Amino acid sequence: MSTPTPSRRSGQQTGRYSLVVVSNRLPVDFEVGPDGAESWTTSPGGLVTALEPLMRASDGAWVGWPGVADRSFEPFENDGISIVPVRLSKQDIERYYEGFSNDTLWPLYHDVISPPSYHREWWDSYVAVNRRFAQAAADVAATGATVWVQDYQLQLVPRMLREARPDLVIGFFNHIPFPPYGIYSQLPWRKQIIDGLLGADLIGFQRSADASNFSSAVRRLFGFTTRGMAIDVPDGDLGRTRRVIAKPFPISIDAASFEELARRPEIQARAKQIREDLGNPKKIMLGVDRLDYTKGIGHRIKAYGELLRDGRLAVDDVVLVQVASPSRERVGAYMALRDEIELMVGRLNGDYSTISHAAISYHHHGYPREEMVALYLASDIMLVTALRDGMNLVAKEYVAVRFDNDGVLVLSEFAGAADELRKAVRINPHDIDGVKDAIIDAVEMPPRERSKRMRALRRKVFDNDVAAWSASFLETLTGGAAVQPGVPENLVAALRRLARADTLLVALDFDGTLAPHVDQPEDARAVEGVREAVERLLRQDGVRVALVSGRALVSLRQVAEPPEKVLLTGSHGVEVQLDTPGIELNLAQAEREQIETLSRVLERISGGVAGSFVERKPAGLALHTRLATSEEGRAAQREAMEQVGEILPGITVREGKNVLEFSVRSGDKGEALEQLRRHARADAVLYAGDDVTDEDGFAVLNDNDLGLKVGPGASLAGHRVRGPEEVAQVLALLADFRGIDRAADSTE
Ligand code: GDG
Repeated sequence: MSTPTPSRRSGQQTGRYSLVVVSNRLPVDFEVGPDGAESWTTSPGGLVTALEPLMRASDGAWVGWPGVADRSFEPFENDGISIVPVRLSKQDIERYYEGFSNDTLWPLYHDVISPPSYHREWWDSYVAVNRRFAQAAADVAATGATVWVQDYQLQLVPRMLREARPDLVIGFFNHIPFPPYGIYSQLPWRKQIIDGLLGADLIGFQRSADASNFSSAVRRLFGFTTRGMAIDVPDGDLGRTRRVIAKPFPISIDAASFEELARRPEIQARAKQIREDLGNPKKIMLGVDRLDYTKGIGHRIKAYGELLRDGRLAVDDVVLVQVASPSRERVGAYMALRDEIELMVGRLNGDYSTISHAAISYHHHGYPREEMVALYLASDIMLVTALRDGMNLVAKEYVAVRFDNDGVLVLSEFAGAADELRKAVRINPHDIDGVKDAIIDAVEMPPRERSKRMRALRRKVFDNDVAAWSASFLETLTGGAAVQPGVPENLVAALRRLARADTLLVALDFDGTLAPHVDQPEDARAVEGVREAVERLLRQDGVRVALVSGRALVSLRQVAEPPEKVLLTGSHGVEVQLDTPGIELNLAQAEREQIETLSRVLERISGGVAGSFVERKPAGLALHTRLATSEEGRAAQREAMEQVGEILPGITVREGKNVLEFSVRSGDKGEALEQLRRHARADAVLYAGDDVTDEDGFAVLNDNDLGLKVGPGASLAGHRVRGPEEVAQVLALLADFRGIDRAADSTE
């Protein structure tokens, strides 16, 4: 099952780049003109725009294929980014790219809209080419560098890279959907692909459904433990695990640059000209897609044709402009699709066009971006009817361009963009009658309604542009740099939203979150302002406050002195006190028995080593060796690892300095938080924490919840503040907002 990996040549020098992006295509294309002149042209996609400033600032390199077969190029500089070309032969392109990537993975990942082809020689080529990309990245990355691998063509690269360069921080982003297991499981190489991806530290997807499809494939195929966004992947012997995160990061566009183009007088003049050239119809509808079977172009044309047939639309009043840019023209399914679409277009125009008005204005070629923006501006209705689409950037581009707050977006619920762009007119493209009705709704929509919807859509697209996307991915992967003091604006806005929840759970870690870390654990105290804010929150209806700590509850109660109504969980979720007079231990009978077995093993080992001793913990035991000689201590630890690993293989081990802690419960704060959520019947949760163990808590948060990471370091939380003083301010703000909202509600 294991995939061949590039071996690290002995004495291999690491490269010098601290940020390396790896994608199938480079952001530059090699071109040979008709006169034989050779040149490099930049292809300014959203990804390049987003990453360019970061790459320049951090000395970045981009590894990829330059778009021409059988040519080798030396690395070179382009606009402050180092370009590292990877050579592909004609056969690589046929097998790895057109074959396995675009005729196996693409249709499979898009819910088998077209049947995937499975060929072993394509797979072999995919492995070989992935290895080449991994080797190129391994060669140029500096020690400890961050490597960000893009998309489905390179899913084996993360594992290959990790094996060649365990020092790297590795991220992967999948631009297309990840299918449900029932479909994914068709793939003969299903285990190898998942194993390849699990080499990454962070795997990004477009939608949360994609991330959970992936996690479920991991569970089904490997049986690894997953909770929320976290996957614990066994790493070496002795029960150690490595944490991999699978999380949605919906991609976006450089919205400001689209608006800037749209505001240019010459582009507005061009938009006007387009309308005139089309005969100034009442409504222009637009479709812009790569000519791909996932985009539902045929469904769109069918619905439109029926509206003309039924007389609900008249060819004198409307036109459909369809830009179908050429794509993957050497793949059989794409050739067939082109024939099918062009037959439909020809028939429809034959049936309905008049001498002065075409029903469909069809264009099978690409346009410069300026022309695309003019087309967006000229169109009253944008039709996005994808049958399955990772995101669909065209939908976001249309919205970004419409600074006039006009235009209607009709959007398939099967495009990732539908998760965010909720004010679009939503359609199920398979339901042709529904699509027809939606088109009529869009045609007839009053200007005020159009403007209201477009404003909301524009807020979404501008608040979450591609720079925010890449920053959030990289911050999750590497942890933010120094954190600024104060409460950031976007956190204030998120607190305002959170305060509106019917039932709210405010769950807080203690050490490092409410109280600064101190040398003696018993000296820890919450900072000023926390207690007052907590008491204000507790006085409000529908708010529960909880402490979620790794400490034993006895110790937590001593240092935190929590008011009576505060819910408590300690020892990483093993001890709880939820509206009960005393502490309850959350252990099953089998777990109690495991503790007894563990105790026998450890006591025996400790009995033979002077200076070692065993400490009982609520859910396990710790073997301390700090008073033993270092040699004997190490031997005792090794023996304990081996014996416990044999007798109780699934047990959790935490290694500290001169201490080994065994727990029968992988009991973690995620589990604790889920239990608290159920107990409090909370609609929304604020969870704040500073430590790696708090990541288990962040991993189980939903879209309505708010995760607050305290301090620097990689994190899954959506928000971050510097320290406990800021947490006190956050709690006070939440109490303020909740008070204001409730007061407003009661006077309504
Ligand atoms: C994949 C995923 C995901 C198209 N024709 C022309 C042209 N375009 C530009 C559009 C847009 C881009 O191409 C297409 O992006 P989409 O997102 O719509 O779709 P895919 O190509 O399938 O992209 C997709 C995306 O990756 C990003 O993660 O959203 O789901 O399938 O920017 O404007 N641009 C120009 N002329 C054309 O004729 N200049």
